[in-house]
Amino acid sequence: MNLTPISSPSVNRLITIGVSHYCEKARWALDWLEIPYVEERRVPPFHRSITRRYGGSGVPVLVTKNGAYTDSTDILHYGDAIASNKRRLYPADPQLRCHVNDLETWFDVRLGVATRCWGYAQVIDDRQRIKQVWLQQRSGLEKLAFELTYPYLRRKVRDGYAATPEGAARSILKIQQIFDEVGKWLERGQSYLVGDRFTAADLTFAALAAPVLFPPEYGFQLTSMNQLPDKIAAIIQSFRETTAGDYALRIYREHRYSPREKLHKGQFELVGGRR
Ligand SMILES: N[C@@H](CCC(=O)N[C@@H](CS)C(=O)NCC(=O)O)C(=O)O
Repeated sequence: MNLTPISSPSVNRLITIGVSHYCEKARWALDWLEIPYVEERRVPPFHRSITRRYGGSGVPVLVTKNGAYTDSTDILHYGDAIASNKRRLYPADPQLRCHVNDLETWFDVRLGVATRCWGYAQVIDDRQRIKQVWLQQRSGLEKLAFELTYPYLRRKVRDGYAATPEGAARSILKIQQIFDEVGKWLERGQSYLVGDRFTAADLTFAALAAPVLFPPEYGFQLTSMNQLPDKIAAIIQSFRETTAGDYALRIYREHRYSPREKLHKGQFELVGGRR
Protein backbone atom coordinates (compact mmCIF):
# COMPACT_ATOMS: atom_id res chain seq x y z
CA MET A 1 0.00 0.00 0.00
CA ASN A 2 1.35 3.48 -0.89
CA LEU A 3 1.06 5.84 2.03
CA THR A 4 2.77 9.23 1.92
CA PRO A 5 3.09 11.19 5.18
CA ILE A 6 1.71 14.73 4.89
CA SER A 7 0.66 17.64 7.02
CA SER A 8 -2.77 16.96 8.42
CA PRO A 9 -5.78 18.27 6.42
CA SER A 10 -8.93 19.08 8.41
CA VAL A 11 -11.10 17.10 5.98
CA ASN A 12 -10.33 14.18 3.64
CA ARG A 13 -9.65 15.40 0.10
CA LEU A 14 -10.34 13.19 -2.88
CA ILE A 15 -8.40 14.42 -5.92
CA THR A 16 -10.07 13.22 -9.11
CA ILE A 17 -10.63 13.58 -12.80
CA GLY A 18 -14.43 13.69 -12.39
CA VAL A 19 -15.34 11.31 -15.19
CA SER A 20 -12.68 8.68 -14.35
CA HIS A 21 -14.16 5.31 -13.40
CA TYR A 22 -11.26 4.55 -11.02
CA CYS A 23 -12.21 7.80 -9.27
CA GLU A 24 -15.84 6.71 -9.28
CA LYS A 25 -14.76 3.49 -7.59
CA ALA A 26 -13.12 5.46 -4.76
CA ARG A 27 -15.94 8.04 -4.55
CA TRP A 28 -18.57 5.29 -4.35
CA ALA A 29 -16.67 3.46 -1.60
CA LEU A 30 -16.34 6.62 0.51
CA ASP A 31 -20.05 7.39 0.01
CA TRP A 32 -21.02 3.84 0.88
CA LEU A 33 -18.84 3.79 3.99
CA GLU A 34 -20.11 7.28 4.90
CA ILE A 35 -16.61 8.71 5.23
CA PRO A 36 -16.70 12.51 4.87
CA TYR A 37 -14.59 13.97 2.06
CA VAL A 38 -14.42 16.84 -0.35
CA GLU A 39 -13.89 15.97 -3.99
CA GLU A 40 -11.43 18.18 -5.87
CA ARG A 41 -11.91 17.68 -9.59
CA ARG A 42 -9.04 18.50 -11.94
CA VAL A 43 -8.67 18.72 -15.68
CA PRO A 44 -5.93 16.50 -17.14
CA PRO A 45 -2.96 16.94 -17.19
CA PHE A 46 -3.15 19.55 -14.41
CA HIS A 47 -4.09 16.90 -11.84
CA ARG A 48 -0.43 15.90 -11.88
CA SER A 49 0.82 19.07 -10.22
CA ILE A 50 -1.26 18.01 -7.20
CA THR A 51 -0.99 14.22 -7.29
CA ARG A 52 2.82 14.38 -7.53
CA ARG A 53 2.89 16.28 -4.25
CA TYR A 54 1.47 13.18 -2.63
CA GLY A 55 3.75 10.67 -4.29
CA GLY A 56 1.30 9.59 -6.99
CA SER A 57 0.90 10.41 -10.65
CA GLY A 58 -2.64 9.47 -11.55
CA VAL A 59 -5.97 9.82 -9.79
CA PRO A 60 -7.70 9.06 -7.50
CA VAL A 61 -5.63 10.30 -4.56
CA LEU A 62 -7.16 10.47 -1.10
CA VAL A 63 -5.45 12.90 1.26
CA THR A 64 -6.23 12.09 4.90
CA LYS A 65 -4.90 13.03 8.30
CA ASN A 66 -3.00 9.72 8.28
CA GLY A 67 -1.32 10.25 4.92
CA ALA A 68 -2.16 10.12 1.21
CA TYR A 69 -3.44 7.04 -0.64
CA THR A 70 -2.62 6.99 -4.32
CA ASP A 71 -4.51 3.96 -5.61
CA SER A 72 -8.25 3.20 -5.61
CA THR A 73 -7.77 -0.20 -3.96
CA ASP A 74 -5.73 1.35 -1.15
CA ILE A 75 -8.49 3.93 -0.70
CA LEU A 76 -11.11 1.17 -0.36
CA HIS A 77 -9.01 -0.72 2.19
CA TYR A 78 -8.33 2.43 4.17
CA GLY A 79 -12.01 3.40 4.14
CA ASP A 80 -13.07 -0.08 5.15
CA ALA A 81 -10.68 -0.06 8.10
CA ILE A 82 -11.84 3.27 9.52
CA ALA A 83 -15.57 3.28 8.65
CA SER A 84 -17.82 3.61 11.66
CA ASN A 85 -20.88 2.15 9.97
CA LYS A 86 -21.28 -1.59 9.54
CA ARG A 87 -21.12 -1.76 5.77
CA ARG A 88 -17.80 -3.47 5.26
CA LEU A 89 -16.58 -3.89 1.67
CA TYR A 90 -14.23 -6.75 2.53
CA PRO A 91 -15.53 -9.87 4.31
CA ALA A 92 -13.93 -10.90 7.62
CA ASP A 93 -13.75 -14.53 6.49
CA PRO A 94 -10.19 -14.98 5.09
CA GLN A 95 -11.23 -17.15 2.15
CA LEU A 96 -14.01 -14.82 1.01
CA ARG A 97 -11.75 -11.82 1.54
CA CYS A 98 -9.07 -13.37 -0.61
CA HIS A 99 -11.61 -14.01 -3.36
CA VAL A 100 -12.80 -10.36 -3.21
CA ASN A 101 -9.19 -9.14 -3.42
CA ASP A 102 -8.48 -11.36 -6.44
CA LEU A 103 -11.58 -10.21 -8.31
CA GLU A 104 -10.90 -6.56 -7.51
CA THR A 105 -7.37 -6.85 -8.90
CA TRP A 106 -8.61 -8.64 -12.01
CA PHE A 107 -11.21 -5.96 -12.71
CA ASP A 108 -8.69 -3.17 -12.00
CA VAL A 109 -6.08 -4.57 -14.33
CA ARG A 110 -8.24 -5.94 -17.16
CA LEU A 111 -11.73 -4.46 -17.16
CA GLY A 112 -10.91 -0.88 -16.13
CA VAL A 113 -8.14 -0.59 -18.69
CA ALA A 114 -10.30 -1.98 -21.51
CA THR A 115 -13.40 0.15 -20.78
CA ARG A 116 -11.25 3.28 -20.52
CA CYS A 117 -9.56 2.53 -23.83
CA TRP A 118 -12.92 2.00 -25.53
CA GLY A 119 -14.44 5.11 -23.93
CA TYR A 120 -11.60 7.45 -24.82
CA ALA A 121 -11.38 6.06 -28.35
CA GLN A 122 -14.97 7.29 -28.85
CA VAL A 123 -14.31 10.87 -27.75
CA ILE A 124 -10.66 11.87 -27.84
CA ASP A 125 -10.61 13.04 -31.48
CA ASP A 126 -13.71 15.15 -30.98
CA ARG A 127 -12.71 18.37 -29.28
CA GLN A 128 -16.27 19.39 -28.36
CA ARG A 129 -17.16 16.04 -26.82
CA ILE A 130 -13.96 15.72 -24.82
CA LYS A 131 -14.63 19.24 -23.53
CA GLN A 132 -18.04 18.09 -22.28
CA VAL A 133 -16.34 15.19 -20.53
CA TRP A 134 -13.41 17.02 -18.96
CA LEU A 135 -14.48 20.62 -18.53
CA GLN A 136 -17.81 20.35 -16.69
CA GLN A 137 -17.96 23.13 -14.08
CA ARG A 138 -14.28 24.00 -14.52
CA SER A 139 -12.73 27.43 -14.23
CA GLY A 140 -12.00 29.75 -17.17
CA LEU A 141 -8.29 29.25 -16.59
CA GLU A 142 -8.55 25.48 -16.91
CA LYS A 143 -10.67 25.89 -20.04
CA LEU A 144 -8.05 28.13 -21.58
CA ALA A 145 -5.27 25.72 -20.63
CA PHE A 146 -7.25 22.90 -22.23
CA GLU A 147 -7.56 24.81 -25.51
CA LEU A 148 -3.81 25.35 -25.59
CA THR A 149 -2.85 21.79 -24.67
CA TYR A 150 -5.53 19.76 -26.48
CA PRO A 151 -3.27 18.48 -29.31
CA TYR A 152 -0.73 17.29 -26.72
CA LEU A 153 -3.43 15.72 -24.50
CA ARG A 154 -5.01 13.98 -27.44
CA ARG A 155 -1.70 12.40 -28.38
CA LYS A 156 -1.02 11.39 -24.76
CA VAL A 157 -4.42 9.70 -24.43
CA ARG A 158 -4.19 7.96 -27.80
CA ASP A 159 -0.68 6.67 -27.08
CA GLY A 160 -1.01 6.06 -23.35
CA TYR A 161 -4.35 4.24 -23.43
CA ALA A 162 -4.14 2.82 -26.99
CA ALA A 163 -7.34 4.79 -27.59
CA THR A 164 -7.46 4.16 -31.34
CA PRO A 165 -10.06 2.33 -33.47
CA GLU A 166 -7.88 -0.80 -33.35
CA GLY A 167 -7.38 -0.50 -29.60
CA ALA A 168 -11.12 -0.01 -29.12
CA ALA A 169 -11.90 -3.13 -31.17
CA ARG A 170 -9.49 -5.21 -29.06
CA SER A 171 -10.92 -3.73 -25.87
CA ILE A 172 -14.49 -4.56 -26.79
CA LEU A 173 -13.50 -8.23 -27.11
CA LYS A 174 -11.80 -8.17 -23.70
CA ILE A 175 -14.83 -6.52 -22.12
CA GLN A 176 -17.13 -9.11 -23.69
CA GLN A 177 -14.97 -11.94 -22.32
CA ILE A 178 -15.08 -10.50 -18.80
CA PHE A 179 -18.83 -9.88 -19.02
CA ASP A 180 -19.34 -13.48 -20.24
CA GLU A 181 -17.30 -14.85 -17.36
CA VAL A 182 -19.13 -12.74 -14.76
CA GLY A 183 -22.46 -13.63 -16.40
CA LYS A 184 -21.68 -17.35 -16.03
CA TRP A 185 -21.06 -16.97 -12.29
CA LEU A 186 -24.28 -15.04 -11.84
CA GLU A 187 -26.33 -17.51 -13.83
CA ARG A 188 -25.64 -20.04 -11.08
CA GLY A 189 -28.19 -18.03 -9.11
CA GLN A 190 -26.05 -15.81 -6.90
CA SER A 191 -26.98 -12.15 -6.33
CA TYR A 192 -23.42 -11.00 -5.56
CA LEU A 193 -20.02 -12.06 -6.82
CA VAL A 194 -18.69 -13.24 -3.45
CA GLY A 195 -20.83 -14.61 -0.62
CA ASP A 196 -24.32 -13.29 -0.10
CA ARG A 197 -23.74 -9.56 0.22
CA PHE A 198 -22.34 -6.49 -1.53
CA THR A 199 -18.52 -6.31 -1.45
CA ALA A 200 -15.63 -4.46 -3.08
CA ALA A 201 -15.79 -7.01 -5.91
CA ASP A 202 -19.32 -5.91 -6.91
CA LEU A 203 -18.50 -2.24 -6.49
CA THR A 204 -15.34 -2.53 -8.59
CA PHE A 205 -17.04 -4.46 -11.37
CA ALA A 206 -19.92 -1.99 -11.60
CA ALA A 207 -17.76 1.15 -11.42
CA LEU A 208 -15.20 -0.05 -13.96
CA ALA A 209 -17.89 -1.35 -16.32
CA ALA A 210 -19.63 2.05 -16.24
CA PRO A 211 -18.10 3.39 -19.50
CA VAL A 212 -20.01 0.67 -21.43
CA LEU A 213 -23.20 0.89 -19.33
CA PHE A 214 -23.74 4.58 -18.52
CA PRO A 215 -25.53 3.86 -15.21
CA PRO A 216 -27.93 6.72 -14.35
CA GLU A 217 -26.58 6.78 -10.77
CA TYR A 218 -22.93 7.33 -11.82
CA GLY A 219 -21.35 9.90 -9.48
CA PHE A 220 -20.51 12.32 -12.30
CA GLN A 221 -22.85 13.69 -14.94
CA LEU A 222 -22.54 11.53 -18.06
CA THR A 223 -24.05 12.39 -21.43
CA SER A 224 -27.61 11.08 -21.58
CA MET A 225 -28.15 8.03 -23.78
CA ASN A 226 -30.34 9.90 -26.27
CA GLN A 227 -27.55 12.41 -26.94
CA LEU A 228 -25.02 9.74 -27.82
CA PRO A 229 -24.27 8.85 -31.44
CA ASP A 230 -26.43 5.85 -32.46
CA LYS A 231 -23.46 3.54 -32.89
CA ILE A 232 -22.21 4.14 -29.34
CA ALA A 233 -25.72 3.98 -27.84
CA ALA A 234 -26.25 0.61 -29.55
CA ILE A 235 -23.05 -0.83 -28.07
CA ILE A 236 -24.02 0.41 -24.61
CA GLN A 237 -27.52 -1.01 -25.01
CA SER A 238 -26.11 -4.40 -25.97
CA PHE A 239 -23.89 -4.48 -22.85
CA ARG A 240 -26.85 -3.39 -20.71
CA GLU A 241 -28.81 -6.38 -21.94
CA THR A 242 -26.24 -8.97 -20.87
CA THR A 243 -26.52 -10.81 -17.54
CA ALA A 244 -23.42 -9.03 -16.21
CA GLY A 245 -24.59 -5.63 -17.46
CA ASP A 246 -28.02 -6.06 -15.91
CA TYR A 247 -26.38 -7.08 -12.63
CA ALA A 248 -24.02 -4.03 -12.63
CA LEU A 249 -26.96 -1.69 -13.23
CA ARG A 250 -28.82 -3.33 -10.33
CA ILE A 251 -25.77 -2.96 -8.10
CA TYR A 252 -25.74 0.74 -9.00
CA ARG A 253 -29.46 1.14 -8.30
CA GLU A 254 -29.34 -0.65 -4.99
CA HIS A 255 -25.95 0.35 -3.59
CA ARG A 256 -24.60 3.54 -5.11
CA TYR A 257 -26.09 5.92 -2.58
CA SER A 258 -26.76 5.27 1.06
CA PRO A 259 -30.43 5.62 2.02
CA ARG A 260 -29.53 8.84 3.88
CA GLU A 261 -27.89 10.35 0.81
CA LYS A 262 -30.78 9.29 -1.39
CA LEU A 263 -33.14 11.21 0.84
CA HIS A 264 -30.76 14.14 1.01
CA LYS A 265 -30.33 14.32 -2.74
CA GLY A 266 -34.09 14.02 -3.19
CA GLN A 267 -33.60 12.58 -6.65
CA PHE A 268 -33.20 8.92 -5.74
CA GLU A 269 -35.88 6.84 -4.14
CA LEU A 270 -35.24 5.03 -0.92
CA VAL A 271 -35.10 1.39 -2.00
CA GLY A 272 -36.81 -0.24 0.94
CA GLY A 273 -33.93 0.59 3.25
CA ARG A 274 -31.92 -2.09 1.49
CA ARG A 275 -28.14 -1.70 1.52
N1 LIG B 1 -4.68 1.38 -10.52
C1 LIG B 1 -5.03 2.77 -10.42
C2 LIG B 1 -5.45 3.27 -11.79
C3 LIG B 1 -5.82 4.72 -11.80
C4 LIG B 1 -5.84 5.31 -13.20
O1 LIG B 1 -5.51 4.65 -14.20
N2 LIG B 1 -6.19 6.60 -13.26
C5 LIG B 1 -6.25 7.33 -14.51
C6 LIG B 1 -7.63 7.93 -14.70
S1 LIG B 1 -8.77 6.75 -15.30
C7 LIG B 1 -5.28 8.50 -14.46
O2 LIG B 1 -5.02 9.05 -13.42
N3 LIG B 1 -4.78 8.92 -15.61
C8 LIG B 1 -3.97 10.11 -15.72
C9 LIG B 1 -2.56 9.93 -15.26
O3 LIG B 1 -2.10 8.77 -15.14
O4 LIG B 1 -1.89 10.94 -15.05
C10 LIG B 1 -6.14 2.91 -9.39
O5 LIG B 1 -6.93 1.96 -9.24
O6 LIG B 1 -6.21 3.94 -8.71
